[in-house]
Amino acid sequence: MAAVKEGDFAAIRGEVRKILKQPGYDDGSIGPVLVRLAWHQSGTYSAIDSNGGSNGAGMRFGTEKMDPANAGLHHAITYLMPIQEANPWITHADLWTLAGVEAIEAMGGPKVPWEAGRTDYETEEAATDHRGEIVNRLPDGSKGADHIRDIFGRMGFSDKEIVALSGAHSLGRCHPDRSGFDGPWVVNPTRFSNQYFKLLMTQKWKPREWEGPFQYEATVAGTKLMMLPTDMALVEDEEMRVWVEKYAADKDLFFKDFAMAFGKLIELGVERDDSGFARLAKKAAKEGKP
Ligand code: DDH
Repeated sequence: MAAVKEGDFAAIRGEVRKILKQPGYDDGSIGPVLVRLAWHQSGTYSAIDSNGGSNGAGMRFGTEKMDPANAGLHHAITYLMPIQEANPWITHADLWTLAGVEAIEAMGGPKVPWEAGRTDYETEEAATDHRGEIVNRLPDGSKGADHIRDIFGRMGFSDKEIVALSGAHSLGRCHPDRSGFDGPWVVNPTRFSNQYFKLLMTQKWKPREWEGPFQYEATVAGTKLMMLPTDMALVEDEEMRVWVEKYAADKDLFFKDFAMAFGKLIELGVERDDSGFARLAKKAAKEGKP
């Protein structure tokens, strides 16, 4: 892993792009799990309690690391580790969000606005002090529209933004050993698209008969696809369905709204200093530079 010039985030993006393709992993790309890492890092935010969010990279420590909702994200963290080790000037919190944004773009998705300046909690105690009680803040796939609005309302998102963000399920898959659920949402899960919305609208989703948790299934082009109860809630709920219909019909609109909403998501809870480069500024101060 190359050491790049301090502050050269474009070069860090290049390093991320180099490791995206992993033939032995899932569908051949770690892109989807990187996106999920950025989302789970940010999705703990509470506008009510003013804590959680993308600052800190708390998933390296105790409670957040062990949160069952984050099962499997150690894969993403482990793949990114060599980039951080070769470039210790970038914070984990910046790297995790930047990797998510870069993965989205590399998989054919929109450019998501991203700005540096997240700080890392240095120790487990610091993480606990800053974060308080932030477990159980991520959505539960077995629930319905009320739950989704509770969870995303706490972060400050509207129905439109909730539906746009949910379109990230055009990427990746569920793993029985992580969430208990099983399978991808779309036929090509390493390509960012509006397929998820199209499939929600067009397929006859049936409850899957199996030993695992309740989920829906449909077979498309010979591939078994899935939907979570929370995915189906987006079409069952009248207000959210309007946005599913719009995004199924208009890919550009989805890309635009997704980029805005994901950009907002990864800004949640960021404590940035005036320069926008908190860590670099701190380091410069330590070295006695102006
Ligand atoms: Fe998700 N998601 N997600 N999701 N998600 C899972 C996988 C991925 C929910 C549940 C699950 C978002 C919203 C929701 C991604 C991105 C995003 C899995 C499977 C479950 C379960 C985990 C596993 O077994 O590996 C629920 C519930 C919601 C909800 O909103 C109610 C959002 C908002 C995003 C986002 O990125 C903005 C991605 C990508 C994956 C695929 C990960 C992988 O490893 O592949």
